[in-house]
Amino acid sequence: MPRRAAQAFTAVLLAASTVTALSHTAAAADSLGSAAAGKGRYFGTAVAANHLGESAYAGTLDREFNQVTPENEMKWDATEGSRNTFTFGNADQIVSHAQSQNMKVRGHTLVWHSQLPSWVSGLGATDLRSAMNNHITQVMQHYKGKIYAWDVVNEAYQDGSSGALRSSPFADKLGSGFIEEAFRTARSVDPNAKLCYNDYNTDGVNAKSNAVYAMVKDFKSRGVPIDCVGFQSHFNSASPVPSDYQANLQRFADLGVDVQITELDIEGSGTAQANNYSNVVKACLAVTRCTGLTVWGVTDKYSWRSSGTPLLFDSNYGKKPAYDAALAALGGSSTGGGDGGNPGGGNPGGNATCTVSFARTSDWNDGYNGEVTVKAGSAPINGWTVTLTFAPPQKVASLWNGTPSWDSSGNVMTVRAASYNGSLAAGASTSFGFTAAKNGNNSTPTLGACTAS
Ligand code: G2I
Repeated sequence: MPRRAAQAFTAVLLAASTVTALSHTAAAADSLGSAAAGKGRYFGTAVAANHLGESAYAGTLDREFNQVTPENEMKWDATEGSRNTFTFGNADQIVSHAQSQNMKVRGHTLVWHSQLPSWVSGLGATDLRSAMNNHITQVMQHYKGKIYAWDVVNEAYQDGSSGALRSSPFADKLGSGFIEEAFRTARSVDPNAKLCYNDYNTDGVNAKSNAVYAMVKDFKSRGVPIDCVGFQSHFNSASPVPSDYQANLQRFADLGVDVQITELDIEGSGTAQANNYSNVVKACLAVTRCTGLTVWGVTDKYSWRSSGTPLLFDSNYGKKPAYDAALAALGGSSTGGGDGGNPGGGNPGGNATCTVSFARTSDWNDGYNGEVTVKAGSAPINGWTVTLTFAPPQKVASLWNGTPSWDSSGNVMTVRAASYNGSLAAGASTSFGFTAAKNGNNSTPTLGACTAS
């Protein structure tokens, strides 16, 4: 090779090996919050004040999450049980805990038909309007500057095909304008908080989500202040993750609002649950304006539907396969900490399999880049190994997103997962790449089988 070309090739190799060195030392995010932060998102949980004194609860919360939503403590019955007497003690406890841990707080919720004290439902229209505006004002004022987003109005629409508002003291006595009024009042109290509409059964495209969509579109066109839409995402076999979940999030985002997964829980266990969690996380990551996810509780032990074991940590705070899948989907990797009997999580059944494919992604005179994609089989996996055999005198100059080793001939390269891409949910894939020097031989390496653990 002419000398200048040889120098240029050496420079490429040096630059490429710097990349290798970096990728080997970079620590993978090992918590949901830090992995989500790496993707510009938060990963949060609903929190109950009365569990904060339990060390495993608080420890798991603080280790894994960087956003909280008070599960019940900011609701109307908790904050204004009798008219114009406000109690914030339990909610304050959550907010100060969150602040001490640098977690965002979502305010939940200002105007909702449920957990509404009976004195509110008994009011006439004029009184109800001023009570609603006073409630929004007092609660938002108390937390001004401490809440990144408020669920201003929660669950205002009916289930089913009507697309109508649900019957509630607000809708029945104030008419559909109560939603707009609530948002306008909220903006006037804390102009820095994001103002969200939040609902369930709106996760896919259906009559209910169409009604919310029409409302948001109307609000945007008329300048009614709305910044975000929360999709609760309570899933089980009767209400599975919709196939158009991502598309639905995207159509709302396209209206010019942020979207969030606000109360995620998915009943089930094992691989099926892990896959569902993985899919939900990936859907959020695929939508630029999906700014974060919140699961509806830290542990199955205290879930509002505990018997459905819908969360990421089991009753002993062990990491479930769903945890590993969610973390892997966020690009993180489990350290195994806190796992009850299954360190590292995933695939306790020993049925780990994977498949591989190879693509030659670019070519030049003296070298080429190859990309190997590893795909988990029908069970989640914790690690993978792939072998490639090169035709001499080809040599691999650098490799990224994997850990290579060579046999004594120097022609057979075995690549194990890097520290951060070994855990894959069932059916999920990752890839590693390399640069090879042709050294006069242009053939493509032979790809061996994939072994999973
Ligand atoms: O129902 C699930 C969620 C649906 N979207 C709005 C959320 O705010 C809602 O959360 C749940 C809480 O997880 C439950 O913890 O809302 C329920 C009430 O609608 C909460 O349940 C209530 C019980 O019904 C009360 O008996 C209990 O006193 O929790 C209260 C506090 O533990």
